[in-house]
Amino acid sequence: MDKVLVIGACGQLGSELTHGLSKVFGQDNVIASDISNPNSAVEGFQFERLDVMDAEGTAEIIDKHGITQVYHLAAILSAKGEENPQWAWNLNMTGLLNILEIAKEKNLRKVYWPSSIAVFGPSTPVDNTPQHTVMDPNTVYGISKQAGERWCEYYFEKYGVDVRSIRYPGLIGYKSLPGGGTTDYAVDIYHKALAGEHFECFLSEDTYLPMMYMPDAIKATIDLMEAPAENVKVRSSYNVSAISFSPSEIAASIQKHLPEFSISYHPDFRQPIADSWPNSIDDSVARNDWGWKEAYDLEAMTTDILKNLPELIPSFQ
Ligand code: AKB
Repeated sequence: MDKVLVIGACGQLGSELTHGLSKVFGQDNVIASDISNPNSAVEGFQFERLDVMDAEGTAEIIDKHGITQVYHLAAILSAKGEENPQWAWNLNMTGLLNILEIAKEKNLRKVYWPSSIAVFGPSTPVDNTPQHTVMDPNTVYGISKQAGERWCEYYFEKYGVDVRSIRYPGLIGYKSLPGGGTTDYAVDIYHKALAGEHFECFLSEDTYLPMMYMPDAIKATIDLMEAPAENVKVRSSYNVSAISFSPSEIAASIQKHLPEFSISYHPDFRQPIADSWPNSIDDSVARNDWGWKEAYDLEAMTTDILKNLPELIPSFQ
C-alpha cells in the first residue's frame, strides 16, 4: 500500500490535491505537511510541520511514515519571486534537489513536482506553444522551473527516479487562495464580484493566458501519477491546457450572472511577466501519452464558482 506525503499541503494546490489523493489512497495513507501551521483544508489528515530546505528533517518524516510517494508542491511563484530572486531560486531549487536526492537514496516509488507555463519566455511561440520549443524564461520562478525540469529528467535518466511533472497554467479554484502569482487575478475577480465590489485588474484587458479550473488540475495530476510508467514519455514536464481567456472575457462571463459587476485595468509589474508567457498551449503530447482531457471551459467554471464560493466566503475573512 502506498503512503503519500504532500509537501505544501496548505497552499492553493496542496489543499485540494490532498483531498483528491485521499480518494485514491485513503485518508490514513496521505500525510499533509507544510512549513506553516495546519489550516482547515488539512483537517482530519495526519500533519507534519516540514521545511523542505531541511533535507535531514524531511528524510526523517519520510522514514517515520514509511512514505513511498512524494508530491512536492512548495515553491515561490512568479510575482513574489521577483521581489527576492535569490531567496526564490534557493527555495525552489534546493527544495527540489533535496526531494530528488531522498527519492534516489530511499528508492521512493514516485515523485510529483509541478512545473509551469513560466518556463516559456519572450522568444517562445505564443499561440499553441508546443511541448518542445524555445524556452527563455525571464523570471526567477520561470528559470527555477526550467532548471527543475532538467533536474527531473536527469534523475530519471541517470538514477531511475520515477519523477513526473506538469507545466500548470494559471490555476483557478474557489476553495483556497493563490499566493504571489501573475495569474492570481483570475481568482481575486470572483471574490470581488461576489462582494459587490469593483475590480481593478493588474493586467490589461486583452492579456490572454492559459488557465485551468482546479478540479481539472487535480484530475490531470492524479491521472499522470497513476498512468503506467511506460506511458510517461516526457520526464521533464508535460504541457497541459484547458482554457485561455483575457481579463475582459472572464469579466464578461461573470457579468452574465452578475450584470452589475464592473472592472477597470491598471497594469503593473506583472504585465511584462504575463506578456512573456504563452496565450495558449498545445498539449497534444499529454493527450496522446496518458489521455489528458479537460472537463471545464470558462462558462462552466464561472457557473460552478459563483454557485459554490458564496458559502465559503466567511472562511476567507
Ligand atoms: C504564477 O502566476 O506564477 C503561477 C504559474 C502560472 O505558475 N500561477
